[in-house]
Amino acid sequence: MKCVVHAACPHDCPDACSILITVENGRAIKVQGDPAHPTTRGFLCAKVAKYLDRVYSPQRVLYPLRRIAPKGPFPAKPQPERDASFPGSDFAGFERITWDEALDTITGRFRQIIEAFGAEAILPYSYGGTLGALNNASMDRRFFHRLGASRLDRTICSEAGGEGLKSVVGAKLGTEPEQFRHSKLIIAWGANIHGNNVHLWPFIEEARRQGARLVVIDPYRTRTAACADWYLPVNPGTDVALALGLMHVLIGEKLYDAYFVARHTLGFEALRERVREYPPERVAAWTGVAAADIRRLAREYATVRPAAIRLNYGVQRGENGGMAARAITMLPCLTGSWKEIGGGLQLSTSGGFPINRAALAREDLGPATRTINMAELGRALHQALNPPVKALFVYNCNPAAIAPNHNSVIHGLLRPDLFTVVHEQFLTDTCDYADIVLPATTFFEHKELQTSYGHYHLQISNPAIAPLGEARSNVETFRALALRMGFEEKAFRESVDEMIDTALANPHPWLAGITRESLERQGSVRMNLAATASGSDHANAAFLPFANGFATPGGKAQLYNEQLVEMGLDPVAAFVPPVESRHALAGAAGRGAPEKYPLEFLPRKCDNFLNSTFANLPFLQSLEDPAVLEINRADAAPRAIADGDRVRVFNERGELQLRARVDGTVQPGVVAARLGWAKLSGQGNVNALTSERLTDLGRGPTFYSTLVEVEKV
Ligand SMILES: Nc1nc2c(c(=O)[nH]1)N[C@H]1C(S)=C(S)[C@@H](COP(=O)(O)OP(=O)(O)OC[C@H]3O[C@@H](n4cnc5c(=O)[nH]c(N)nc54)[C@H](O)[C@@H]3O)O[C@H]1N2
Ligand SMILES: Nc1nc2c(c(=O)[nH]1)N[C@H]1C(S)=C(S)[C@@H](COP(=O)(O)OP(=O)(O)OC[C@H]3O[C@@H](n4cnc5c(=O)[nH]c(N)nc54)[C@H](O)[C@@H]3O)O[C@H]1N2
Ligand code: SF4
Ligand SMILES: [Mo]
Repeated sequence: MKCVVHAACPHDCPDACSILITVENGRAIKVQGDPAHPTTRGFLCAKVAKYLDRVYSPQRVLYPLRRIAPKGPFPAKPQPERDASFPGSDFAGFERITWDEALDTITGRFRQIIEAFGAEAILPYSYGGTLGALNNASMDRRFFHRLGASRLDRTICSEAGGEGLKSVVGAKLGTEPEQFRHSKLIIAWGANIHGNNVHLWPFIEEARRQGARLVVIDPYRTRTAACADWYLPVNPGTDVALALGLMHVLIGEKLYDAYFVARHTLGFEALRERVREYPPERVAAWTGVAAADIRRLAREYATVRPAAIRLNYGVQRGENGGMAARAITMLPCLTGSWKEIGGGLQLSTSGGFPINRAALAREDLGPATRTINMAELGRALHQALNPPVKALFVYNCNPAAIAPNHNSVIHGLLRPDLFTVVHEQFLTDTCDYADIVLPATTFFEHKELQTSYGHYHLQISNPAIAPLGEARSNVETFRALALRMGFEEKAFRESVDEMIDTALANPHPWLAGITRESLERQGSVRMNLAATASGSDHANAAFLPFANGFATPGGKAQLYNEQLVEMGLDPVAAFVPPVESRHALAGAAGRGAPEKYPLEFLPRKCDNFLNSTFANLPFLQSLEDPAVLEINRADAAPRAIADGDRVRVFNERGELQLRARVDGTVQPGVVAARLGWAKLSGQGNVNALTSERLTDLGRGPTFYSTLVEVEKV
């Protein structure tokens, strides 16, 4: 018995690949990209191409587990001691329990905590393990809302940039990847396309075969930068200045589209005034990009048409990240390139899926409660909050690896009075601090509705195999918990198909004609973006994100935005150097020199892991070397550091020990290391160095505004 099942990759990646899984006698035997999909076109990244190794990994958590050792990392049992009949049994520090025992333990503790402290003492903590509409945010939200638990502000990834983008154009919409093939100039701005968004690359290649040029703006020489026609290394955290410098040239040399600006933007006069303060020479001193290059890039951007910007979230992981995304988003508003196929800008397409998320999450099931910012987890676990956080329920997330200020987070997770549950596929860093671990299905094992933040195709992901062991999906786990708590609302009995119907039953024109049945038939359907574009005066309007005007109240791009004033920010855009940035910058802002920690640290993602996911799999470990600190010769030499030396990277928050690589991937003053599972590298976690300081907009984390010093061990 052999069959092929259509699925969609739910990992936190803009591509949301369309996937075909071949199943024989109940076992998945092959995974491949679906060649029929218009964006992802039949190939997979290295991580998911070998996904069978992940699904059937001997490391999978397949049964509920209870802690029997003190909290903290526990040395894993050596291979020969593994009990093959119980794949979970090699997980020292835990014992296997039944689902009934696990559910009783959890609901029993929750009831005690609610009685003593109130339900707000319970904090759900989740992010991007799966972006499937149901398993990311449906039954879990219903459960915690009904419980009256604290809310979580999910800021860890994209809030700063999202807010910056929306402050100009009003919605998280952008150029469709398929349209990049029509571009003549492509700017990858803080966008590691080869590593993080690989399905855009073939469209860029297609454009280049027809003469397009690729410019990369990134402080790190990524694989994408290595392939570029023009690579511009930029100092971290200075993109606001660079964008304002480019606009200085565009406006000063009258290279902007005056008709588009007059008709489709607000606040141009204020912007014209503001950019006077950003002549290329001044901007060069901040950014490290030569004044001549700033002029040349502005001229090319305005005259080589159509020009598209692939902005990604790299620029907004610093203190002024919201303003950076805002300033960059203004560029196509000045040139009018939003109106051209192959023009515009993409940061995210997530706003293209108007599914009924409110009906999935059902806030109305419980009281309004306090909100805790996930980027301040360390603080939340230590602060004298009323009530204190007494229980943490982690799913879709590995905070012990990915949250900023790691040492503070770990200190909190070690609290003996904190009851921690983790729903997981693997024994992650966070599981080292769990009282109870619950086994989670992978996307091979559950049904899902899949949106995307990098294209406009909605998909159904079908289960290919039965859940392994006793694994349960997030939906079924929270359903079981709700029933065990005695919650009687119908919302907890809705089937997965009913929830998909609920999500699609939104009277929005982009969803017109899209039903569960049509998705099941076709697997993947492009959002009906033409529906609102029909009245537009542009040909091909269905392929332009803002064909009917911008998604702002007046339909115009807001080069001036009054709401920013209320937040204490500049209503146009202004470059405020990060507090944690090099002394050249700090000096310019008069903030004093950070002499003790003079190097800017980029704690980056791995090309072959996905945040911390995949970091435990041998076939991907063989492609990555996370225990490396990349450093420029100019910084290595005065510290007597040679290629291959062991180095200590440190600041007042923590330290890690890595092997130096002196190979030119970073410019002077910048060092870089990579995210993974802390317990595997044995040398610490890059987030031991990052802070809980928040971004200017969106209250996001500031991973890429981190100062460190490095010394030879
Ligand atoms: N292989 C792989 N793919 C992934 C992920 C992964 O971990 N691995 N993660 C996924 C997730 S969660 C996300 S959010 C997306 C996002 O993906 P991206 O937004 O692309 O995220 P980053 O890798 O953080 O940043 C992109 C680039 O920005 C650069 N950068 C850092 N600081 C600055 C700066 O100040 N200015 C400029 N111009 N550039 C800067 C970094 O060096 C990096 O090369 O990717 C997803 N895809
Ligand atoms: N230093 C540094 N820190 C960063 C970043 C960085 O670039 N540098 N990037 C930040 C960004 S952009 C993001 S988005 C966050 C990501 O932070 P997280 O969302 O925590 O991402 P992962 O580390 O990939 O962990 C996701 C976990 O979910 C599990 N999982 C997968 N599917 C399911 C499921 O169906 N159910 C359950 N219960 N679990 C599942 C996976 O096994 C995995 O362990 O990290 C942030 N942290
Ligand atoms: S991680 Fe991204 S590129 Fe890889 S299969 Fe999933 S969606 Fe596609
Ligand atoms: Mo992310």
